[in-house]
Amino acid sequence: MSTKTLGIIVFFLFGPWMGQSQEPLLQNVYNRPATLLNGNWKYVIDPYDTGYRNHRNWLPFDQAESTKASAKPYYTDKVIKNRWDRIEYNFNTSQEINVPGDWNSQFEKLQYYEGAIWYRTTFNYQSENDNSVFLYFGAANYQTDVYVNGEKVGQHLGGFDPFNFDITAKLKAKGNSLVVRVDNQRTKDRVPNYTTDWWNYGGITRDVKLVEVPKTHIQDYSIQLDPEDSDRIKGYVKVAHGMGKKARIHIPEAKLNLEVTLDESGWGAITMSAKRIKKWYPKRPKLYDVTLSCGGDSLKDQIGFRTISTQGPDILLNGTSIFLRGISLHEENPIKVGRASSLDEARLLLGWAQELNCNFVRLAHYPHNEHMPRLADRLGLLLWEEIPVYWGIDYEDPVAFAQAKSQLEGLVHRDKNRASVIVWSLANETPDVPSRLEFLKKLKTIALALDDTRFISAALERDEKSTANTVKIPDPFADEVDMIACNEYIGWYSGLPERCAEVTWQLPDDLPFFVSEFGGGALYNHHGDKLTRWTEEYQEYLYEEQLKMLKKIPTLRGMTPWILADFRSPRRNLPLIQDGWNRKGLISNGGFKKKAFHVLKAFYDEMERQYDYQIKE
Ligand code: GCB
Repeated sequence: MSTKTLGIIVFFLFGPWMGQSQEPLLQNVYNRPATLLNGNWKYVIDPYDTGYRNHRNWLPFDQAESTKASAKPYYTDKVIKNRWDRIEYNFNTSQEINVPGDWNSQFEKLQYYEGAIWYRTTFNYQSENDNSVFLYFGAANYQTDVYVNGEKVGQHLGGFDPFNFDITAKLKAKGNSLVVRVDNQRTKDRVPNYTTDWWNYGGITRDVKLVEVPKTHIQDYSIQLDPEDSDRIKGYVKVAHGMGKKARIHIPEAKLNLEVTLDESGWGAITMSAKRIKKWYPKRPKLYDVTLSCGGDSLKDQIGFRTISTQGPDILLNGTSIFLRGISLHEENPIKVGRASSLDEARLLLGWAQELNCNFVRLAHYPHNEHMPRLADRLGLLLWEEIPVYWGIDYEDPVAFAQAKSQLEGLVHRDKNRASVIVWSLANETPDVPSRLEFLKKLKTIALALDDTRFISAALERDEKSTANTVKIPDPFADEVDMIACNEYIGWYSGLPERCAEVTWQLPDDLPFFVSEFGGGALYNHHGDKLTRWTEEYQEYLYEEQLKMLKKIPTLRGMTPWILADFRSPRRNLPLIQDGWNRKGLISNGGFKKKAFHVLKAFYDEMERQYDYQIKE
């Protein structure tokens, strides 16, 4: 079945739940010329939703026609003109907040704030005749309501995925008011929901841009090596208002030039020879400039070409067996303390991973900002990307499913042309409760319909009940994945490090096995003997014992220990040791390396030698 046919089937199966009001997401906004709206915006803290809901019936003002003209909803951005006016907010005289940036790390009074905050900026904008102007958000956590010049343009649910709205009809040349309400309350139907082991940073955490495109513009495309035939590039291009038009795909360095006639929906298949293409490898992350054009629209990308597949327990990159020398990381800057959103912060985090001699990084537990996959493409780091289907989300609730689905779609849409990304992870440590398997299987179908060239996986749990020393992964979703991954924590949540020597793993012998998490907490510069918890010595010993155990597993093809750096977590309250931080980092919140960092690096140096490969052109 073609990708397109599968896509149509998925739409009809799951379409009714799509229910979010933003426009189709533009592809490769990263490289489009844009007007950045980042900077200092005005903000109002609104813990009681005073500017959003009618206090008598609790209905949002933007769902009740009669209240639209009043000054009460903050999105009307009213100003006090007469001395007798009664307007109980004023963006003009409010304080400023930086966009992008989480709110918790910007002001002490907001350090633990969860709830709603209103943002407002003003701008002038003159677009070319007949062009469309999209308002694009890299991400905002979690519910985002967007208003331009007092009118609602849409809502987005999901804290880490991009979204955009066509605001052409609402724009004025001068003095536009853009009001954004962001609400990061944790609720039962959200993904994630009540509990996470990371701080729930709120706010507009990534770039906000105005992107102007001709009416006929490149909306989406996928360009990759055909997994079935690595001498061929395959994919598609989709052009808005492109019916019957011609689109061109040009890769100058490989002298490839293709013209595609688009069908009635503006869609056209891409096939090109890849014989002259040099493949992308971690050791040689070759990227090609690719230009797509149609009518007056032209868009550049930098794309690497590689295949990824499995053969029995082996992971084959361009047909050669590799070992994934990885590390997990959160999108948090442990030195500045707050969400990491800039390219420099991506360099800091991925630079540390390179110092560890990693060739693989797990971007846990949600889609990270786009600098990460873009930079990973350039650095030659392979990636595991994930959606926040985490712990106890509500698998029975279609509303929760719709949010998991839209976050998955946003992630795959954004990163499907990145050579670095090889795994779509659909869940982390989700208990095997009723409805959960069906929930995950539906996500898998959706992921494959959008992109069937990468692995599907999930961080599963091992058998907790086993009193014997045999460890298994009894999860039924293990039958659905390309690579069996598991968070195991032997020596930390299960026994002491010695336990690693006692257990034997019982795993399928025809699939790669991957340890998505192990680790233990240590406070930097806190010393003691190797059985004293929270010392660097305990963590070091745990890594030594873990690595000895893991080396013995014949199907082990990689790991991403938990975690690169200490990170803020509201669940970690042990005074003088944790103080609100998860201490499993190999690097402290000040940026200092703990002893275990060097143990893992030495192991990775050894694995690099063992799995060294020749580059085939
Ligand atoms: C896990 C979770 C991760 C936690 C970690 C821990 O299994 O996947 O989000 O932070 O354990 O430190 O307990």
